Amino acid sequence: MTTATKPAKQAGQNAVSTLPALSLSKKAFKEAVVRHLHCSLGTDENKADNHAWYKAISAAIQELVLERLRTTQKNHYLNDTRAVHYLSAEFLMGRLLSNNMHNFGLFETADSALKELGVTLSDVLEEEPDMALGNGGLGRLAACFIDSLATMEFPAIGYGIHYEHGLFRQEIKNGAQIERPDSWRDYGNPWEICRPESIQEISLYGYVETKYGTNGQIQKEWHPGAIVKGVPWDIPVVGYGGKTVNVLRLWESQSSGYFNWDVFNAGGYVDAQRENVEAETISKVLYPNDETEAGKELRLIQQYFFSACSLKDIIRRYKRAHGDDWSRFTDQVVIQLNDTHPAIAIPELMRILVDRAELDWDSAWAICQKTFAYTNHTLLPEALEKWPARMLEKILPRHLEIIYEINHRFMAEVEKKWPGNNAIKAKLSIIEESNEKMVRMGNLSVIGSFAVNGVAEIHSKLVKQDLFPEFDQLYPGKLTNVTNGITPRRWLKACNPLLSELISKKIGNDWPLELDQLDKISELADNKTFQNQFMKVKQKNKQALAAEIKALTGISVDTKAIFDIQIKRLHEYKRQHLNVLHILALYRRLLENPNYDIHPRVFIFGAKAAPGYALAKTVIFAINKIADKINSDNRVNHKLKVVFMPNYRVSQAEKMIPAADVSQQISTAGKEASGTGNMKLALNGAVTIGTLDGANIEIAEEVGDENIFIFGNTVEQVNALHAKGYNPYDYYYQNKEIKAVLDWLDSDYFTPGQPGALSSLKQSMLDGGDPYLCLADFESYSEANKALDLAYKDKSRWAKMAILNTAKMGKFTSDRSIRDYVEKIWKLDTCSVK
Ligand code: 26Q
Repeated sequence: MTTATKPAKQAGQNAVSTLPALSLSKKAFKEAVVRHLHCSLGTDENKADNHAWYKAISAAIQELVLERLRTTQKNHYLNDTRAVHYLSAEFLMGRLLSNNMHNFGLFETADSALKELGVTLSDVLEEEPDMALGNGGLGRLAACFIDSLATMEFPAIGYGIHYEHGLFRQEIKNGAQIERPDSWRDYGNPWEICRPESIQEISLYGYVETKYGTNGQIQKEWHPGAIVKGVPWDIPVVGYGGKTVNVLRLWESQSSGYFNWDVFNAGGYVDAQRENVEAETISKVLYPNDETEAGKELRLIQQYFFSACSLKDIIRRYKRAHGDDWSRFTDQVVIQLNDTHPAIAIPELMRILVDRAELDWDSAWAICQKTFAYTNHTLLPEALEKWPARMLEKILPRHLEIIYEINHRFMAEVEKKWPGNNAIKAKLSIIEESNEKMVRMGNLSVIGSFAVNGVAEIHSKLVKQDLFPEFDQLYPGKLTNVTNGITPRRWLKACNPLLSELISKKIGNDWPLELDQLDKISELADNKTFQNQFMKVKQKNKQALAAEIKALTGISVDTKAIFDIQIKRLHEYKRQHLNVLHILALYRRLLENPNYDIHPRVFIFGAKAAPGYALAKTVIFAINKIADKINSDNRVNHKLKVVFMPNYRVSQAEKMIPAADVSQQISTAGKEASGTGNMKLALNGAVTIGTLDGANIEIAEEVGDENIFIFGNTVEQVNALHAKGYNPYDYYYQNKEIKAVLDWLDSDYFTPGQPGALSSLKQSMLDGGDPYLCLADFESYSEANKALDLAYKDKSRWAKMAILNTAKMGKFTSDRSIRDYVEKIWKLDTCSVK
């Protein structure tokens, strides 16, 4: 059987048609919850606080989840299905209770049952800590993808790390970010199930022995210096409709009883004890960097740890069905690498096949190249993973040998294609021959995979053109695009119940599964009654967010003002500081001319900065200090407010996105691979102000130029500016407003008693070279903001724009992304659970 070439089923064939899938009466639900209050929590209805209710309700839902998990797994096993294995160092799951209730069609039942018990569901939901096992876009994408895979009933398993501490909790003290540990499991997690029966052991350190077999052939044996236990925790992933429940399997590291025997035998007893402690640190904490390569040893160990545990798990399951016959492995298994973080799985599979299963190199390599596919999420050079060869040699000595062998054979291929061309060889080599030899994980991933994809059309084009042009020539067709998507279940149905209800009233209930149906509300975009209904929902959501803002920051905001939102990780390329420059410009204009005519506007930010990223932290500080000043300046604060929401995370996003009028997507063209917040905001009726970057381009294509505010230099213009020698001082001296707002940052106007506290921000845009072209795009951004302001003043025009943004987001459901992966790359069949 060659599943690898079978066409996937057509769109819609795998859609779950009706809800609710599970009929649990209100009475039965109440009974289950109360039973858990008594029997699992040891409390009762009179004593229980919201946390106890949250635990009891979760336990009641988990009973249904586990029932469906069992049937799904049995079904997959009996059908011996081909499955995708999604390897990702991050899964940003957020909260699960509301999600699981929605997906089982039980949310309304639960809401009304709890009312009868005197409990407010929305308060109970606030008790759940976010599962923040990721940094940002890449991690949340993985979470949306496993939601879609379960919803569309594809056999799939997510593999990742069971971090004890997820992304840090952000506090703001005197305007500055403070990092506090996140402890998502402090009071137990009701969803996870420990599976000690599936523990794996993996090796680290040590040395490689070369032996000669009976026929004189070379054999390699790795004598590890340490062994670590991987304990799997399973999080059930409930598809919409509740039929298929897949699994997210997260590995926790534990010391294995017999650790570091080689060191021990050599008399290194104390060292052996030290390594014992270190085994447990592997899964302790998520690295809080995104878009920078830290190069830390523990990070590499984390990557190998979860990749190796996952591969062993995959092979164990394959062998249970097929024994030692490797001939069907690539029919049954496809492994998707979420960026290069799990790329070490490629030499690991080679090691297993060559050293353990004793396959010859060519057969093993053929299997590898049919097993792996790789998604690239960035073009930023500082984010491309490279590991010192010396570090790999110490931690994974056999893997380094295998990487050299892969590279040696690959260089022969390159020589055949471009004879004598050493420049191309140096560029494509897995090994970078710099001062310190480095292993390029991107090159390894391209060479070891059968498919490589970028995450938006423009990004994939740039991956081909700029990042891997020679690979594209060498392997025509391997590089492709799959545009990102988001799950409309979480990012509209669950987070915006008022809008969901309005939409369902007009077009029925199928849109969460067939998001293209939203286009039907386009016909109502000019309808005044519908415009009023749509904007009334927005107004209510703004009131709810205003209350949240007041509670978290003490700032009062006018809900008639434009809610202008920029939420994403803090990074120079995302240009929160361009937004800041524009806010300062508005402030100045208002001070100079109190009649300066703008509609009142609240600029709302949410962002975490990597703890070691000084400039990013300065931007957060600047936003807070500027907010203090503007919000208390009675000359302007009826027209202008600035809010920084602390501790931005998935559950916070779910409150902010439904209330947004404006979505800020202002990265320097060519830098944001896709963006997914842009899709979430537009889906909820926010109008984008953005550059021609990432998925903004595809959003603009869908909504039409009249329904989005595009500004700034294009990728080509950005390249031309750099080529001719970009000098930010040209803009500083030519544009009075730019000069004035930058000079303002040098004063102590925003930081009384601390002159110069914001100077580094100014300097980054002048002597620092303004690498992300804030000054070059400022004027165009300012003009786009004026156009936006004008549009908002025309209520009906704005309502139409907002409606059309929601209506035209069908393309960006993660179901479509998954369908693309299935058809282009994974070649899976659905497996319906009856
Ligand atoms: C690497 C090495 C060491 C430590 C950390 C890392 C690391 C961790 C996370 C590097 C990168 C990330 C995350 C990257 C990320 O989130 N990229 C975003 O992916 C989204 C989904 O495709 C895109 O929409 C965004 O455009 C992209 O920035």
